[in-house]
Amino acid sequence: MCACVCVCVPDVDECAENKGGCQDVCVNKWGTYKCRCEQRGLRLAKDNHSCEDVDECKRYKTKVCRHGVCSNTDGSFVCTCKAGFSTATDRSACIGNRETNM
Ligand SMILES: [Ca+2]
Repeated sequence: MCACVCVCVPDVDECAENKGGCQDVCVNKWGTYKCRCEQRGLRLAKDNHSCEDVDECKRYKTKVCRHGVCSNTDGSFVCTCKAGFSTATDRSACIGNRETNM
């Protein structure tokens, strides 16, 4: 709300209608708007409106699923570990079951 007498161009809230075409979150800005993808594992696609999956296996390469095989999934990723190993809680590596105290 504008309490002053201003010579301003009124802002259009593009988000008011259909979230501005954004798949997830629309953020209204002065004279423009931006889409955001707040769901974990998703990022804003090149069209600046839709959300696409992050390929964590490619993005984090050696930082995830060490000693195992990383498989990208929609919105997340999974590690496949050898027998006797299980995925660490943060999925950074496959760890021997002895180390998990189980
Ligand atoms: Ca993913």
